[in-house]
Amino acid sequence: MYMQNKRVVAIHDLSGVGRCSLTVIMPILSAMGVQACPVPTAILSTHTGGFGEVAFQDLTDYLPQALAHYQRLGLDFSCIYSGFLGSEAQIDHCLAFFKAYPSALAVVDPVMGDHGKPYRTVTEGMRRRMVELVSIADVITPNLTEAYILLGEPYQPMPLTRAQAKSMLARLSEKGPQKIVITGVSRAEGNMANIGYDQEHNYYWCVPCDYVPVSYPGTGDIFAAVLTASFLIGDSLPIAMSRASRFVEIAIKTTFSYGGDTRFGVMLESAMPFLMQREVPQNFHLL
Ligand code: PXL
Repeated sequence: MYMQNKRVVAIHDLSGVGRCSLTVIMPILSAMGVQACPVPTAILSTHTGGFGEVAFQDLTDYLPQALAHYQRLGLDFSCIYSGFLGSEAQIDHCLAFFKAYPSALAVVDPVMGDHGKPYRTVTEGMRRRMVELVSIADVITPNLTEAYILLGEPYQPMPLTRAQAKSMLARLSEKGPQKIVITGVSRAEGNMANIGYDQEHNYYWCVPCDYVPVSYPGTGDIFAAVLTASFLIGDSLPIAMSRASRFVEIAIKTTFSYGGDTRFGVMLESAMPFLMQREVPQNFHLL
């Protein structure tokens, strides 16, 4: 019998240095037993978070060509997974990918900002298009900044009460996706958490995480990649959230323990063995 690992179209940029986007997503998907089929949106020498002027090659026009080829081949995919996108045209090409494979799991990581601020590249037009992309997604993984941007509301630095957190998840799910995970939420109860909502079962979930006083690029990409692969190997939402949170925590703590320049991201290579253990983390509770 011919066994085929599940195939994921991963539509992200390829940044050579700094451990984000495809350079972390591809090894994570592979380690978890799913096949990454990258569709790079651009090639950069480094990510854009602090290395000065980057070498940059835009690949926007490549996206529809790759889709057309896959359609000619009659290839099937289990999942389409998009992340950081640089223009409205790129978002439109992603929409075409999602529409071409309606039965594939549609994962949108709406990468648009962090720490209360949108990235420089994000225009009002892109925000509206990103809401459109979110509306056809099954799963979305905004951080708190992106959740506010998607809702069109000003960022609130205050910790969220349980009721506010649930309301935010519910309002995001009204935009279309069945599963919402918001990362990096500071809670009025005093801890940090990743929170989630499963519209189908109407359950709200919370995975508490330790606060570490540094921030590394790429951790949102790592979280979303583990979450995506977890769904494809059959995990429930809270188990997928626990697995992704635990892996990010291991990667951050390992890296922090050595100190050093945060621009290079987390020590993914040292944390990888966790992904191959297939333990079933249970660090979740109802929100
Ligand atoms: O991790 C998000 C991301 C992805 N791709 C590029 C980035 C960033 C964040 O800064 O610069 C090129």
